[in-house]
Amino acid sequence: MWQEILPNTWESILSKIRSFGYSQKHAALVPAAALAVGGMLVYWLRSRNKIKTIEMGDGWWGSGERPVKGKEDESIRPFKIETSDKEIEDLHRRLEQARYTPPLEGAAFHYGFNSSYLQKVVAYWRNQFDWRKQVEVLNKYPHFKTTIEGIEIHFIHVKPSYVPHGRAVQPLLMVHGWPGSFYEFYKIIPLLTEPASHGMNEGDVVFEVICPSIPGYGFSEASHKQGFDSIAAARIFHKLMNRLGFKEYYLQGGDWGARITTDMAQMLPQSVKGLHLNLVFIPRRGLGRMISVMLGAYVPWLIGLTREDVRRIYPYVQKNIYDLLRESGYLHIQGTKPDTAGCGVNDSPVGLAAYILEKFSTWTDKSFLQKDDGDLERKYTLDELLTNVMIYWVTASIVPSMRFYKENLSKDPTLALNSRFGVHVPTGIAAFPQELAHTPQVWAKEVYKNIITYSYMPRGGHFAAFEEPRLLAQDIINFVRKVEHL
Ligand SMILES: *[C@@H]1O[C@H](CO)[C@@H](O)[C@H](O)[C@H]1NC(C)=O
Ligand SMILES: CC(=O)N[C@H]1CO[C@H](CO)[C@@H](O)[C@@H]1O
Repeated sequence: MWQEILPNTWESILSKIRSFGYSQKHAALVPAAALAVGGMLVYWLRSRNKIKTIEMGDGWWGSGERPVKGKEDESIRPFKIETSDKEIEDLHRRLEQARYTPPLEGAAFHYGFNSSYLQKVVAYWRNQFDWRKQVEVLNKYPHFKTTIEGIEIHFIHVKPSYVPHGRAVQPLLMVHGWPGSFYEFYKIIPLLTEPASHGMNEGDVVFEVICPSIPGYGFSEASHKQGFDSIAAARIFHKLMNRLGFKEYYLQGGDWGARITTDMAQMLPQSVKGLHLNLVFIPRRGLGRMISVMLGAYVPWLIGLTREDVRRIYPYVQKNIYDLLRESGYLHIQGTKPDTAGCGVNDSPVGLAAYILEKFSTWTDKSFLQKDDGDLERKYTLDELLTNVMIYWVTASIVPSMRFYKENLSKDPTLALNSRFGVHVPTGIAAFPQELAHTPQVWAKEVYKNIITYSYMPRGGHFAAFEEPRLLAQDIINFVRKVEHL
């Protein structure tokens, strides 16, 4: 039957075409047209699979008009942190003049920084903390500055003092976040530049480490123009790496550093050998997500959650919604009117210390909120904590550092990553248990398409490099080793 109908149908189509005035010769074009349509379909499917990248663009963030003539000064200038009697006297005077509001009875850190404990910190700062000595500590690694897009970019660049024969040195860019600084990496640097002599496993991977200050943070000049966001920072850091002569490099980041390095991987994937993160934040939105979170509580395997994921994300509302709300008030202020709150913290070192160090308490461990002194000194020394505060104080960079939130949250208030593009470079994720929110690997895969290592870290929180340098260094080494042997 088919054999009869088909030729008949074909015949009748041809006759219809003919009746429209076409000849049989023209009708032979039909298969050709079909071929063309098919070809277009294949092209469309292939272009859908093509890796989309963030456009690199260009920018200029200096003050006033962009100079029309003349190339930018591309020199790389050695830099040393300096201090003066005047700076220290001014600090001491302000510390002595501080006034405090007594904490509510039994409040610990629930209302924010306990001001009785703050007085102890300030007494240490005024009488024992030695900024001159800390400046020497900071200067033990080589610092540099170079001008990119009209602003001065500060970075440290540490090379291994000795490279065993035949070993390739991997360039690694490490990017900090808020309220941290390049100083967060001081303990991890030697573990990466000289892993074998520090007893790291698989110490055959050797790094040279570049830690820039995000523009507006510490010793990098702040943008003078509105709109300096993570994309601009990503582009500037690519330019920095290229200026240093690197064509391909590894990236590592947490906090804003995770966002900036992710943007870098989406911008120039061909330059990024691998991306290692200790923060992945992919907000869950929409009904589908809600259902999957609900299902996960009962049948986690159905949505790809491991037992450890379940332990870390449930009870969901408490751990993922309430904790985040309580810990993100600062984000709302900085994402809307940073300059107003910034007036106070930029003028008072005591206010600045409370504002910054409260985060080093709760983001290191949420339960530290219950402690009278926020358990600040359990994981860090006061010298370490105050050195980080001083980097903000002496550079007056707290306001520009806060503005970075506004510049990045205006278009997308959820802190979401650029999920439209996906990340296709090899990616390693270190999931620390006390991180603000846990992101299971199945969720991370929505953005990071090529996860090579995903590790449930045994302990540690948001400031991983500062708090658990050995654990983080080992995870970076394991990841890079895998990528190199792919
Ligand atoms: C604040 O911290 C001090 C310890 O530095 C402690 O003695 C005091 O009880 C704490 N106050 C509150 C309200 O938690
Ligand atoms: C204004 C704004 O929201 N800017 C950007 C912040 O960062 C993300 C990606 O990291 C960009 O997509 C936004 O455009």
